[in-house]
Amino acid sequence: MQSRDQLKTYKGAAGGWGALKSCAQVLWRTTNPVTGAYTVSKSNQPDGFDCPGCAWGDPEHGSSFEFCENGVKAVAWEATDKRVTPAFFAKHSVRDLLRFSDMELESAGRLTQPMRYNPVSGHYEAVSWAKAFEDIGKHLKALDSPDEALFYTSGRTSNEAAYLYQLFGRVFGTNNFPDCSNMCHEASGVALGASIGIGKGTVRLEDFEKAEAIFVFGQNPGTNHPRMLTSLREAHERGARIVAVNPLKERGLERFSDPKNKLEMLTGGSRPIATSYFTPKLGGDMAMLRGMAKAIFAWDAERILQNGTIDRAFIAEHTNGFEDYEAAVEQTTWSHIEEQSGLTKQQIEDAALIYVQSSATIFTWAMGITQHAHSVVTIRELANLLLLRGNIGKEGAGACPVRGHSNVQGDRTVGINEQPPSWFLDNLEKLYPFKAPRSHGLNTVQAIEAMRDGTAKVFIGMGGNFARATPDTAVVEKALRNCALTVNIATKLNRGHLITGKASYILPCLGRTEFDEQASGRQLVSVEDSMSMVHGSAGINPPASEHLLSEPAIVAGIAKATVGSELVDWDSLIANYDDIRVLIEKTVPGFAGYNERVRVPRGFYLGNSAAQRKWKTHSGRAEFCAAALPAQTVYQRTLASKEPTFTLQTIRSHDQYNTTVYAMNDRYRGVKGLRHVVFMCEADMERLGLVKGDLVDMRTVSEDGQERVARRFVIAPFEIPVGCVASYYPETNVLVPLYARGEGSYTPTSKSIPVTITRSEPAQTA
Ligand SMILES: Nc1nc2c(c(=O)[nH]1)N[C@H]1C(S)=C(S)[C@@H](COP(=O)(O)OP(=O)(O)OC[C@H]3O[C@@H](n4cnc5c(=O)[nH]c(N)nc54)[C@H](O)[C@@H]3O)O[C@H]1N2
Ligand SMILES: Nc1nc2c(c(=O)[nH]1)N[C@H]1C(S)=C(S)[C@@H](COP(=O)(O)OP(=O)(O)OC[C@H]3O[C@@H](n4cnc5c(=O)[nH]c(N)nc54)[C@H](O)[C@@H]3O)O[C@H]1N2
Ligand SMILES: [Mo]
Repeated sequence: MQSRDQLKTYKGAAGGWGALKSCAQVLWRTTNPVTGAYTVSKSNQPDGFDCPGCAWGDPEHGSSFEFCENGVKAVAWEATDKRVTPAFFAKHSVRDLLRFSDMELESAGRLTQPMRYNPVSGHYEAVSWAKAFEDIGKHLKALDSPDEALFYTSGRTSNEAAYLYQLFGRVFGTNNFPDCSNMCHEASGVALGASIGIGKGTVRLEDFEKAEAIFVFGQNPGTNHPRMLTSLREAHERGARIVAVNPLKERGLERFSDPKNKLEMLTGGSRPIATSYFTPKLGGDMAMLRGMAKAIFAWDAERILQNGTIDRAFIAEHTNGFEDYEAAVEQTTWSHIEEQSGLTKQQIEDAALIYVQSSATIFTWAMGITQHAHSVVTIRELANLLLLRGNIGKEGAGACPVRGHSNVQGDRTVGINEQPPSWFLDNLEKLYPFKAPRSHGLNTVQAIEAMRDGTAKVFIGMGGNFARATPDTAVVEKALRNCALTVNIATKLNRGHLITGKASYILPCLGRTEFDEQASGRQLVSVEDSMSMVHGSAGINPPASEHLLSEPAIVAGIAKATVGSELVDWDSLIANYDDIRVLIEKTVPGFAGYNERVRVPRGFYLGNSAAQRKWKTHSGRAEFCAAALPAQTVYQRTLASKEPTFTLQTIRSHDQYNTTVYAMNDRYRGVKGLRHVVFMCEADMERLGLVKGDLVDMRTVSEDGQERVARRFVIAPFEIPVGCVASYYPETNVLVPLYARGEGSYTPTSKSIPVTITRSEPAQTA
């Protein structure tokens, strides 16, 4: 079978020559290599733009361009020379375009003009900005209630655009701000807020230089946060212990060679990063962490530990609920821990030993932790373990949820929040004489339900790809089509734009790499990274088309046409973004002197209360959480079922950025030219009588009687625990039920979907 040759084990290290080759291919295909290379050299530089790749922090010292393969791809993708013009839409009807793949749609190039869907011709047609704004305003004003409108945000949007967007929505009268964060790190925000009084990470980049141990939970930095590997490698070289916790053996965590290091590249060398690699079952992390705590308490009782290993002074001074937590750990049995984690007591003790031997430990985590039913309590257990040894508010230690989109954290900071705190709304009301809406708005999952049920009628998307990124694809598509109006503000065409409401607009905007000229001259925008650093970003390329508007200008245009300019002078805010930053400064603590500080190279630190051991919880102390382990995880349920059932996790390949597919390869996992792949261990393949390259269908074990099926996926053998399988997102979103969501977070449980796997019927040949 041909596809068997497309599946090979990757023998190289992460990074290195493979990375350079892969970048060169994307640069060559998407852009003029000379401007492309220049553009790339200006990313994350003091005088350049923020890389639209990930939200990892920038080093404060050292000004040379930090090489990052996937950052290069993200930049080149935006700086492409290709254009999607009105002629393109005249040639292809929406129905035609629906047959394009995700990759083909975005490869068509940058959007150039505002477009309106014509339901009669079935084509998008060019429209003026004035007409588009007027019509969108009319739709919004015609709603029975402002709560019938939804304002979605994806995390690339700058602080300035996001602030204006929320101001408009709230003046209009709703808190309906679903965002990508609802599908991403929501559980981290909820859990950390409850545990330490702030929903953000407590570490700064410098802490990675001082940590004695770094635990990386449920994250694939080699692909998704490549610049993090530099920090991990440096830490490893000075003797810090790096512990990976991941059911998949991810190449980027095992070995890494640095493309900036010429000697290593010449010798083909690579050094191991992870000193220990633990492979729990999907959803087994809370059990592993509970086991680590249990081991530590037992050693303490037997006086095996040095005095102070459990930091009782810190616990007494700063925390609440320790006794209840200790009792909860006591009550959790080792058999429950071993069964749920899929790790042995011995392995968990090994991890605990590394933890107690380190006097400064960082825990990092990403989607492998946040996209489960019990993610909130799992992250609270991560916090429990950190608190146990006083590892918060200490140099070289702390919690580090590694964010996804480059400004997803900043968007939340400046008000993209369906549950805004009351102080935030109070501050808005001090700026303008209006009554801000106080009832909570809808998150992403609730927004889909509202469109499905007809209680939401207008969808506006500030970036993103709502139809593809969200669960239960068929339901979402129907929900969007139910709307009276859908509007997408975007740089590139994607499938979400083709799932139209009765009326539909695509509004093309400037990207990060482009300069933004307004009445007062060139503008600067700003973003916040995972380490709470806020810095400026100014594009360097001319706009992809003369018709593009900036995201803030588009928001202002819609706002003016909807709520008028009596309360807020939208035009003057657009004339100079400094004026937007003055409003942010007056609304959100930490931004004093915003306009000066954002112009300092590398920006400024927003501060973090927990890192200063100030606990903004209801008790004023850091809170231990005494939650019990889930009785059963999805994995345990599937294991117990009679029919062979598997727990599926949906992940990113090396050549994609969320729903943006750059190429069909996944180098570190040995996949070439394919995306319909399912990774399975040899033992399970044998159990099902399958061999590499066989085609299978996956079916969700649904609780609502609906059939959810993904057909014709190629079996690829992989080092993954028995009963666990993995496949790529977004193709597998057809399998994620809308009802499957995290407790307390509403995040779709994209990392644990129960599925059956059967051989595909032979293809019908004509
Ligand atoms: N190049 C590139 N960069 C990106 C993105 C991209 O698509 N492409 N996306 C951005 C965004 S929005 C985000 S949120 C981040 C995502 O960054 P990641 O979270 O690294 O992304 P995923 O591919 O979802 O990988 C999840 C990892 O968690 C592991 N995992 C799954 N389930 C479990 C579990 O139960 N326990 C443990 N311990 N591990 C588990 C998987 O094996 C996998 O290694 O990356 C950001 N950066
Ligand atoms: N099954 C499954 N589903 C998942 C996940 C998973 O792991 N598994 N991960 C979830 C996560 S972590 C996230 S963050 C979401 C991502 O969800 P989204 O953020 O909605 O999706 P993206 O694919 O990042 O959006 C890509 C689109 O953004 C537009 N775009 C790019 N740059 C800009 C810009 O500068 N301005 C504007 N206005 N538009 C721009 C382009 O049109 C591009 O097509 O998906 C979630 N869905
Ligand atoms: Mo994300």
